[in-house]
Amino acid sequence: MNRVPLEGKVLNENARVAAELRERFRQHQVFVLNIISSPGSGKTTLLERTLESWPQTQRVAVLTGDIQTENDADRLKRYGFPVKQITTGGTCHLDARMIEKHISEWDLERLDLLIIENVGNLVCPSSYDLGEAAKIVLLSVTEGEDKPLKYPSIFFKSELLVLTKTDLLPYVPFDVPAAVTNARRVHPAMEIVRVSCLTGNGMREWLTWLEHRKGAFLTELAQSVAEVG
Ligand SMILES: Nc1nc2c(ncn2[C@@H]2O[C@H](COP(=O)(O)OP(=O)(O)OP(=O)(O)O)[C@@H](O)[C@H]2O)c(=O)[nH]1
Ligand SMILES: [Mg+2]
Repeated sequence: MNRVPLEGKVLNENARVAAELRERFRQHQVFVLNIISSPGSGKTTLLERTLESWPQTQRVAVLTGDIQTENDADRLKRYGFPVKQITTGGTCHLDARMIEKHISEWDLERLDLLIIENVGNLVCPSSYDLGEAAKIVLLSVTEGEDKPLKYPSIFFKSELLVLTKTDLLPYVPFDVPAAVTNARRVHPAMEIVRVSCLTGNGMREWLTWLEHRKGAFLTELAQSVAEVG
C-alpha cells in the first residue's frame, strides 16, 4: 500500500483551500500580498509607513500573523483600516485555513487589497500557499548578504525583495551588490527595492511597485475574463 507522508497530506489540503481562496479573491478582484521575512526584518514597520501614507478611502485590509501576542495588530490598527491578528499559538507559518477563518467577517466586495504579514520565519511560510497573488520577501541589512543562498526557496518564490533598514548601512558590514547578486542567482528576474522606514528613502519605489503589481493583477484578471467570455 502507498503511504502518503503526513506532511504531504497537510500541504495537499492547504493547496486545496488556497486554490479556493485564490478563486474567491479573483472573483472579488482583491489583490492579495503575502509578506515573508525573518523575525524583526521590518514587516510591520513597512506596513505602518505604508498605511500612514494612504487616505482612508483606500480599500485595504491587513492580516498579521504571530506565534504569540496581538502587538503587530495593535500597531497597525492605529491607521484606521481593518486589521486582524492571527495568533498561531506555536505554528511557525500561516496556512490557508487561518486566512479563510480570519477573513470570514470581511466583505471582500469592499476590498481592493489584502496584505498578509506572515509569521517571522524565512523557511516554513514559503511552503504554505495562502491564495495570494504575489509573495514578497524582506531582508534587512543586519541579516547578512548570504541569506538568499541559505534560504533559496522563499527568495525563488518571491517576486520582490525589499532590502530594509538601509539607514543602518554606514554601521554594518553589509555588501549590497553581493546581496543583489545572491538574490538574482536564486531568482534572476527578482525585482529589488531598498527601503529605510526611518528616513523614508525608497518608500516611493515600494509604493510604486505595489501599485503597478496590483494593476498587473487586474489586467490579467480582465484578460482571463475576456478569454472565457
Ligand atoms: N533603523 C531601522 N530600524 C527599523 C527599520 N524598520 C524597522 N526597524 C526596527 O526593527 C525592529 C523590528 O521591526 P518590526 O517591523 O517589528 O519587524 P517585523 O518583521 O514585523 O518583526 P516580526 O513581526 O516579529 O517578525 C523594530 O525595532 C523597528 O523599529 C528601518 O528602516 N530602520
Ligand atoms: Mg511584525
